[in-house]
Parts: sequence; structure tokens; C-alpha cells
Amino acid sequence: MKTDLENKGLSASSFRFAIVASRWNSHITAKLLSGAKRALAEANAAAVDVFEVPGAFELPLAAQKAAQTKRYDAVIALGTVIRGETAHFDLVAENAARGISEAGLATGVPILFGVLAVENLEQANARSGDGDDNAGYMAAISAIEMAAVVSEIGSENTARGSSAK
Ligand code: INI
Repeated sequence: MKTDLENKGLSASSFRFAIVASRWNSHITAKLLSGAKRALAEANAAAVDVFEVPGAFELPLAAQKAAQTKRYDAVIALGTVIRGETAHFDLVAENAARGISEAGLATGVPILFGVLAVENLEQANARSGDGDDNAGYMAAISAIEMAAVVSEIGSENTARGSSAK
């Protein structure tokens, strides 16, 4: 039976990926990592390297450094920020989101946001299960798609449906 990815026609066989994953709430983030690896394996990714950082706040720098190597077609940032566990939830979550976005724009390499920013453990568990709604799985699917789009845009003669006269 075909996997969801095969049905969507997504192949990652010519793409290399870095995953940067934070250790905070590691019982949840480990499940995001499994989900991301599962998606990349299903799509036959050419390579997957995993780098660990302390917390979500540190994800942007590690993701940017990975992107700057030009070894990767996309970088997937994974982490878990739970409001109940910190007074500076908003600072950590917002800086992770903004930094990851800026790192992608600065490097031109897709950097995917697979960071859960949730109210409680129940919500975190709901988004890190075994299914295809696992946030790590979904970030990896988006990474494959973005690697393909960026590759297509970056190559010559990619205009589709244009009619230059
Ligand atoms: N980091 C997280 O990834 N998740 C959290 O929930 C969290 N809390 O609760 O504080 C958290 N804090 C650590 C932060 O990301 C940095 O590692 C730390 O501030 C050092 O820069």
C-alpha cells in the first residue's frame, strides 16, 4: 500500500535535510523528531542530520548555521514550549518563531517551524502522536515541499504557463 507521501507524489530522494531539535520537554520533542524522521524516510530523503540544542530559544542560531553550510536543502526546527511551565513562555516562543523565520529569509534555505507552543501537556501530547498530524511529521512534509519549490524557482527555464512573446 502506498504511503500518504507517495500518494501526494512527494519524493525527497534528491534532497538533504538538517533537523535541529531542542532538549526542553524532551519527552514531547522526541516524538516530534520521530514524526519528522518518519516523513523523511517515507519520502526517501537522501540524508538527514540531527543537531541538538538546549532550548527553543537556541533553535534559530543552530538552524541558521546549518542553512549557511549549504549542505542542506531544508532545515527543520523542532521544539516544545509549554506555557504552564514558564513565565517567559511568550519570549521563548516568539523569539524562536521570529528567529527561525529570519534565518530562512537571510539564508534562502527553507527553515521549517516545527515548534509546539501550547498551553499545557495535554495539547502537546495531542500534537505529537503517531499519526500524520504530528507537528514534526507535518513540518517535514512542508520541508520536502519547500525544498522542491525553492529548487524549482532557482533553476533556469522554470516558468510554467508563461507566454513570453
Ligand atoms: N525552552 C523550551 O524549549 N521550552 C520551554 O518550555 C522552556 N521554558 O519553559 O522555559 C524553554 N526555556 C529555555 C530557553 O529555550 C533557553 O534554552 C534558555 O532561556 C537559555 O537561553
